[in-house]
Amino acid sequence: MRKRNLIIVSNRLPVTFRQVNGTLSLTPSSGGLVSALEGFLTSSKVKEQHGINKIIWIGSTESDERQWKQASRKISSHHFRYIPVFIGRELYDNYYDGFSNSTIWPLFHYFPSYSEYKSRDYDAYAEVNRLFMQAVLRTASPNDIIWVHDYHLMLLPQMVREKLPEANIGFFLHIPFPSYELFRLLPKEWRESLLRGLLGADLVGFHTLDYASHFHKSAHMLLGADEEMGIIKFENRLIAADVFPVSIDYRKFFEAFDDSKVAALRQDLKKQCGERKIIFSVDRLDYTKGVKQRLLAFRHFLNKFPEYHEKVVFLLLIVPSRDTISKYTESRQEINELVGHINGTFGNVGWQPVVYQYKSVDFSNLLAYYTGSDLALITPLRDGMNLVSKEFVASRKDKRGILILSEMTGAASELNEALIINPTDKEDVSAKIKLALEMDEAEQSRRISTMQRRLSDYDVVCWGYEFLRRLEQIKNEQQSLNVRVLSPGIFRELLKDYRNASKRLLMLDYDGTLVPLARHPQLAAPGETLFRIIHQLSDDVKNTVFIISGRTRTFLEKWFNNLSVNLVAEHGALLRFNNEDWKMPASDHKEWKDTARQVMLSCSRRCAGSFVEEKEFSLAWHYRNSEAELGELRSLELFNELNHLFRTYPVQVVKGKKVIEVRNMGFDKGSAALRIKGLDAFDFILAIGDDSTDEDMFRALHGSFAWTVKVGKDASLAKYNLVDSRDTVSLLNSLTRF
Ligand code: GDG
Repeated sequence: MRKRNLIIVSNRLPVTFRQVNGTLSLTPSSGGLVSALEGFLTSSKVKEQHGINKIIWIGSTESDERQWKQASRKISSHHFRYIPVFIGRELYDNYYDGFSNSTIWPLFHYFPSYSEYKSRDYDAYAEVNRLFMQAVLRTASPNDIIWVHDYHLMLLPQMVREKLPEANIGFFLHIPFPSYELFRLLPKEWRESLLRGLLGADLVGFHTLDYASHFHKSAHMLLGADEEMGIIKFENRLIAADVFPVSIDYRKFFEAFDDSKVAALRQDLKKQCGERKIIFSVDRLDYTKGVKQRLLAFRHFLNKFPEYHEKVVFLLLIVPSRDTISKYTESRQEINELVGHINGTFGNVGWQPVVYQYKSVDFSNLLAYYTGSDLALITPLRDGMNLVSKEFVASRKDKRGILILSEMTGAASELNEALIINPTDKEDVSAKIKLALEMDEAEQSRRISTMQRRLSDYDVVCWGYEFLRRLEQIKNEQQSLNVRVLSPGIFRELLKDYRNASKRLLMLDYDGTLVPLARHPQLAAPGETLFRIIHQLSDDVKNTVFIISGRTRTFLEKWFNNLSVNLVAEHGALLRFNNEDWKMPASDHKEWKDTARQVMLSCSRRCAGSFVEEKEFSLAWHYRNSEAELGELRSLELFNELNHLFRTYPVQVVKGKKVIEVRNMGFDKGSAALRIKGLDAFDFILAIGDDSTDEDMFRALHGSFAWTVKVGKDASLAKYNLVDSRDTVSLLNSLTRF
């Protein structure tokens, strides 16, 4: 394998600069993103597993160019090469404190009322994303892997894609992706640009299935992008949007239990707390972390269970973060007041119920807290994943300790043996604190061990590996689905195949393939030329011609009755071979039609120009004559409503070109193609179609020698593409010459 570089792009580089007495000091940054990435990137396996030469980390820095040069020797790391992005102070504030943390962060964490919508901030966000793009372009070679991280850089994948169309780009979102109802609160231009930005990647990763589904829905509702099995089709590209729950460096936390420094600090802690049980929590200062709710629940616990007075101590560690944003300073004030209130009410000379620290601590101290406490109380109101909970579990080599965890964290879906709580329910939280404090050791051990097994099986190296493997996979899938226009050379080969064959099968879709789409289905009549061509082709004894369409049998009979063509009507619900009687392979239950019709008619009333077409086995709602944007919006609503309505019913809702169709389950153009008698005996097969319903036909023929041709420039399972129906007619005309 040719070696390539892995380029990590995140808002900040993982080192923080401080100017102390004229000299620069450097400290590692803390926070979930850095913990996760460093855990993965510093593993010895990474380079070898992915054929990586160098790991390059691009990120902004608070230093200026001069300081950077001065300190660059100090920050060289044997793991990474750092590429700094320098951003002016004001621009950075508007991008970071502004759009990233006062618009996106609160909205994506379900605090919409905290979100501010300022054009100045959005413009700064776009500008900073452009600066990152320039840094990526200066650094990346075509074969490199570019892995962009988090909500600060959502426009970046698309910006890079425009300049490097073939680049390998992955994006991982470390925070939740909110439900469509929240995401749509963003002004139209912003929300569309953010989605387009993300869809510029080849792979978009989320922590949970919920976040991925929210993203699919927003991309569908706002950009009309279709998703199937985690793959989104958008503007001729395939993008995977998948789930990769971030993990931790399990062994590092597990082994730290026996580290001599950690053990000594743990002893100190236990000595200071005496017989008292220790409740511990650590978070960055953030209103999403539910610290206020945690303190309220602890106060409730002390009120309700006085027998625990003087028997517990709550170590509350808050790491300073974003304290230039007013919501954060307010949150800090609230914490101060509540801690003061609890200690003032319940404390005494010998007992301080809450020991509050507002600072960051080093790894050994953090591990002494994890391993020295009796229970970890983790209560975010919303958290993408929450690594603290996983780290606490991993560090308990002694198999002791209980985790109380909010159901609003991504981690809750993996750590099922924790005591799961709703952070706003102080009754529940205080009851669970009591339960935890009284839990016997065997039960603690059983719970911790089960969670530890899960974390060690899927650690942060697996997480990164799975992400990069999926990225490679989707690149391969893209290649096999690339648009391939039927060039003159290939066209000559097709003609040669046709000429040499003695038993040929032609399967032709009608609307959009043989004739252009008309304003109303009834107006799409075959012209004289087309009629002559079909006539000639079907008269040739070597040929078997099928018109394979979504049209009704009445329509097809009207135009093709006198020719020796075979007909497939209503996408395969009805078949007619050699002018015999119509056969009906599909079940003919139709009781769903009244309900579907009502829903479609109601949609038509709210979308001028649209209409309902009644067929025997299906109902179609057409919106090709409606105002484009309204039509798309209504079609998405209708599609979702019908899917929801018939979710347990044997009908399928299908989206075609400017049409939504409901039809009985169990047949499509693919199964119709496979029902053609003696399919194996043909030595030339040509299938042409333009719509998503024709993909079933292409799928059925995939891997065979058949010539499959898609009309239009969309990516398709067909081997080749033609531009429009005029090209189909000209291709068929050429066949009549042999
Ligand atoms: C974001 C998402 C997602 C904290 N204080 C100290 C310290 N830390 C380390 C912890 C842990 C990390 O910071 C915090 O990670 P979380 O996941 O809990 O939270 P966020 O910072 O909000 O992270 C989150 C994460 O990204 C990863 O995708 O899980 O949902 O919000 O690793 O150990 N480390 C040290 N001293 C401290 O004082 N040494």
